Amino acid sequence: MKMTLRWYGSSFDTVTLKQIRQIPGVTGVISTLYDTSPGEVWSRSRIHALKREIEQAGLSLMGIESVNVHDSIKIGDSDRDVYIDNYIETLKHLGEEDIHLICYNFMPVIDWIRTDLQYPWPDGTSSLYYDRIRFAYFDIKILEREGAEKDYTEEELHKVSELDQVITEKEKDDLIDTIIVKTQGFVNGNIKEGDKEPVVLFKRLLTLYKDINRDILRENMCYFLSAIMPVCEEYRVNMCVHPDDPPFQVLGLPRIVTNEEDIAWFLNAVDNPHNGLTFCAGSLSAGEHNDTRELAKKFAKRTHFIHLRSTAAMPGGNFIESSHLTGRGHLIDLIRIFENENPGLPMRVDHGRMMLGDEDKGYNPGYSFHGRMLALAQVEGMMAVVDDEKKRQIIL
Ligand code: DNO
Repeated sequence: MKMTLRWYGSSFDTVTLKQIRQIPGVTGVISTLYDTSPGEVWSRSRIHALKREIEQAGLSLMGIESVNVHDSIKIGDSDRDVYIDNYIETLKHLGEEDIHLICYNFMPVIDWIRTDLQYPWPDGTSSLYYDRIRFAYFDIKILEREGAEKDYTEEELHKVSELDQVITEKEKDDLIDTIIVKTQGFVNGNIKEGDKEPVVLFKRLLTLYKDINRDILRENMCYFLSAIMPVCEEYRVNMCVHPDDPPFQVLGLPRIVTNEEDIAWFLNAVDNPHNGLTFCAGSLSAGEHNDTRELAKKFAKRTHFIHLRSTAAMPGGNFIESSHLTGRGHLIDLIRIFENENPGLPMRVDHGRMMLGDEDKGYNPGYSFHGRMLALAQVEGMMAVVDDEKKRQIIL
């Protein structure tokens, strides 16, 4: 696997290319133009400038994460073809700049969900965390989503009422900031840090999807992929969709990249090698229905990009981002499977802990420097073991 790190660009990341260059084994970054909005055409000159900046630092731009998909495409609105044409134009410009890997997602409204950005471990480090009751509280009491109660059990509703008795205004604001702004603002063009009335904005986005069910969302994804495949073929661009994070239904929204059946569906619906998967072990492992090893065996050949990260399931439907060496990600097995089935894919460790002063540096949530560097070192160790196993098999 090729080791990369995600970099948000000099205006949006306090991690510098110089720092990244010093991490053993890392030869490239995954980046994007963070100040673009979904649906906008990326000019070739801006892509070129980004690439040059990265190359001047001694690294290469190995792929884009993400070129975001406009909501009109996801809901199949009457103007979707305009946005698809714009997407095609962007892909063309990326291809012309010799960039052939595009990660995107097809999640409605919300890109990834955590309720705590600094959940403490006993050693003083912290991780990202999802607490089902706090999320239910956000859904029922803050958003006041119609019919939300029916998505939770009696016991969960009781816990939400108990939380309502003790939660402070500050905790409520933090929950809104975490779920709507902090985790979305820097990855999803729909919501930005500093937006006034984030709850109102968020509810408006939810309304966009009120008539969209799983089947319609699937059809719209298929329509989009079919339309962009010719340009992907022409420029050898690999599209790789990111699984829904977490991979289960939330807020009454349809989610269509959550499990084996979903993945098989979109790969078969547009059966073209350029239509592929970002194998995000962290997102997939957060669903107890998923076994990352089985999924990797099934879909390795159509995987173009890998996120190595792991989660541990906790009682009550909660999950924590665990060490890269433990949890339900089973990263060493994944490395074995991918290195046998589809060797040399670009990989990033995705999130890491906050540790050793990361918390004071203003890094984007999940994208600490020391924490990701530790994770990369652990992954590099696992890769060395797998490499050694492969060599021994050849010798024996
Ligand atoms: C979160 C990321 C996601 C991912 C997008 C891909 O940390 O894994 O934001 O980049 O969903 O489009």
